Amino acid sequence: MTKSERPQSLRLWYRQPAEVWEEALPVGNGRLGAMVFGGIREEHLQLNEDTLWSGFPRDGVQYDALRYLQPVRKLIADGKYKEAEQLINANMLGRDTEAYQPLGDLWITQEGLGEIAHYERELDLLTGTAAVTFQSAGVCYTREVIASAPDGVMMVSLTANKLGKIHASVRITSLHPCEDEVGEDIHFGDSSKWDSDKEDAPSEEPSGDFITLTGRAPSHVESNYHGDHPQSVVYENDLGMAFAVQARVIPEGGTLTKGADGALIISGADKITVYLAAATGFRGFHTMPNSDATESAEACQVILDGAISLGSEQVRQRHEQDHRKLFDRVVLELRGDTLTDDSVLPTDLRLERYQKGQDDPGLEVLLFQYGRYLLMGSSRPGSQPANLQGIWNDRVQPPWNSNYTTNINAQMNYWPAEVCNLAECHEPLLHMIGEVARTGRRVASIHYGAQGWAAHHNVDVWRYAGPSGGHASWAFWPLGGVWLTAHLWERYLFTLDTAYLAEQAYPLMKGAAAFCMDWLVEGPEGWLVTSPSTSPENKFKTPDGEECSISMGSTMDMTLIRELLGNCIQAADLLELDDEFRNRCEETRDRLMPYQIGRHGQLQEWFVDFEEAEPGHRHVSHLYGLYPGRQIHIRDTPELAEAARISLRRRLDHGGGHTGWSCAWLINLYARLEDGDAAHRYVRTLLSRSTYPNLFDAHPPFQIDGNFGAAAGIAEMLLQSRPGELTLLPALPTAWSEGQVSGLKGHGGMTVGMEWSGSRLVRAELATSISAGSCTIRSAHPFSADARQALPDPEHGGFILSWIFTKEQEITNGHTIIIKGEEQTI
Ligand code: FUC
Repeated sequence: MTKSERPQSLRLWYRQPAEVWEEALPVGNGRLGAMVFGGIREEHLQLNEDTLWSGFPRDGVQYDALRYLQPVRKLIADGKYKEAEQLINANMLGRDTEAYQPLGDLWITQEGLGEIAHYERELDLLTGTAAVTFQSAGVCYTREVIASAPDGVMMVSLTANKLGKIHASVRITSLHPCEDEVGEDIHFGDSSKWDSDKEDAPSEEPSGDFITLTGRAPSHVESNYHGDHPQSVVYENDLGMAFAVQARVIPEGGTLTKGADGALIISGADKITVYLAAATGFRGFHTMPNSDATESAEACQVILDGAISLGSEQVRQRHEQDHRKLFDRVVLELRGDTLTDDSVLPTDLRLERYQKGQDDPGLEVLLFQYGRYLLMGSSRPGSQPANLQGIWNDRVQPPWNSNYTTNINAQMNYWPAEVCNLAECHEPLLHMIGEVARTGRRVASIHYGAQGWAAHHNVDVWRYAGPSGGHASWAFWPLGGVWLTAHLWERYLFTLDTAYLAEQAYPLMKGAAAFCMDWLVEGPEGWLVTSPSTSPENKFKTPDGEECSISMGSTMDMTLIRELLGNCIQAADLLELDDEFRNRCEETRDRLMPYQIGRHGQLQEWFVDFEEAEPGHRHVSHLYGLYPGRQIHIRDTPELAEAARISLRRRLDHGGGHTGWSCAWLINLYARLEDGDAAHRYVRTLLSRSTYPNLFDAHPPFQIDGNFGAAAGIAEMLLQSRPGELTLLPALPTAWSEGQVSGLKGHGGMTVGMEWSGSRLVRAELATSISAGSCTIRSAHPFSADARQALPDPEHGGFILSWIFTKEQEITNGHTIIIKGEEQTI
């Protein structure tokens, strides 16, 4: 059986090399990433390192902003929203974040090839290996690329099935200029103009069997969406982050020489292994980066010494072991009524066929597992969190600076982390919250005269927390930090780890809550509201018909604050501390402006039922309480759930959900409404309309959040948790009538496996790591467990069973419960 005939394989594969970046295949170890193009005569790995950003820590706080806060609040209270917005635009905004940078490019030119046959390239999600195979003049050539987390290196292995047949040259380039003594003091660049042939291209100093490239990132990249800034990329001497990339080439057999152009040339080898390491001058978010690359080059050497001493086979094995430890935790199989072996078609053709309407549950599984793969590749303990592009970026001026956009995108990246059993991969985000809380403390105090900490909608590696520049509709949103804290609480719910809650989560949640309590003002009918307030990026029409973003008490703001205060109350109760603060949270929460239902029956987005300026807007922030939040629930708050459904319908009727991430959010929202077919419709839409040939999500352009949102959504269709309750197969679509899953995680340390057939649960196994507790298990169809029948839920429909587990049982039986689907209703 050839590789392409393996059934159910979890691989992306193609019959031709990538022509453009969105066809190349990503590998990553959380820190170091590459897009592998799989060229025949020239292999190209576009490289990234996750700390390489433009800029340096700068004081971005606007000392003048506070002067305008009261006047703006007065205008809003008087209904002069447009004037308030103008005042904010002119006086209360800040600057844009810096930009995530490409690192360099590794080129491997293979000489001496004749006519090519049987070309194939693939990304095997199971082993985390990108590979290229082809035949030429009777020789089979293979290239394999891995990014190893345990050994911190990228490794490219070139092999052939006949000895002495590999002739290749290896070089590294970068879009960034080098520090050259002869150059001018300041270089101004433009992403489109830098290339390696320019006279101040990076220095390449091959020596023996290695190439070291050193360079420096821009000291500043100006957002230049309009293309009108004459010097949008700035390189300054002694400023900007240094970096080094080192490749060591180890041939077996053949000869190794230095080429005139700084390349290493290998002739007649049996095998070549290229080990690659990278390091930067990043020294933490609040410290000037090192702009001298010496230390970075030394760091590369240390990493490479370690890997090379192990040898290529050990490095590969250690990589695979580490990769599978995480990846294998969740197994998913989805089948419809008809069984098709779809893996015989290359991924791009399979996607095209799907786009034409063919069912392919296997492709949907691939999308799900690819989301998990990408999170593992772009976010590991100790790395930076996954940014708008994970870690994969080839542009000096990437879209939206490839930053952390905290009004949906950064959070969406982490929606799958816990449920998809990759809790470790959540850690970089949780860690970042602690850093943003530090910069955000000054922002809260200086911009708003408030205690605690606040972050707005854009964050970078320097943990910029102030408002960005531009327009209030996106820039003025000081609740980015509040949303981030939801991840801290979610982590607690999944683990019930009180030490983590006490030491890491609660202090940060408390700081964000302190800000909220200072930020709230009294609004209509004595309710507490935020003012000024936006509903991220959206606009309404004022009574005068003008488009405006600023008012008070947007539903998004109120929902986030209600949730955070509720979480703080629970945390303080659990930890038995902070009585006074806890009571203040409760009093404040009880006075928050409640949800309102508008004239269409929709969940209102603003405090007044304003006419929407763009009824099909991509953000659905007012539905946060349905997903990812849990304030709106079809059984607990059916009226609000219905209003949310109407809001969704209205958005969609007006063309909403049109960006990749927006579509991915729909999957999750419909899953929470337990409407499996609607959720599946948006899995289909995402794959059909917003997915590149390499299965990267298209905003467009590429933005990784849709990949992660889709993985989370697929999980949410199969399993839903809320404190004390797990729902099995809550939103199973008709298209997935048969299937099984194992390793999904639920609240309370639960691990869940399920099998279903004919759209009904056949068997489930739940295990918990918690010593003692209880959990209500819910399913749409009858089931039994431990000789007990689940009871019909007369109020809400479906069947429920209460599972109580005690410390004693843990010792005797362990905490596992086996559930059997029953044919008959009781
Ligand atoms: C938000 C979205 C945009 C884009 C950007 C990175 O501002 O509204 O669609 O995803 O983030």
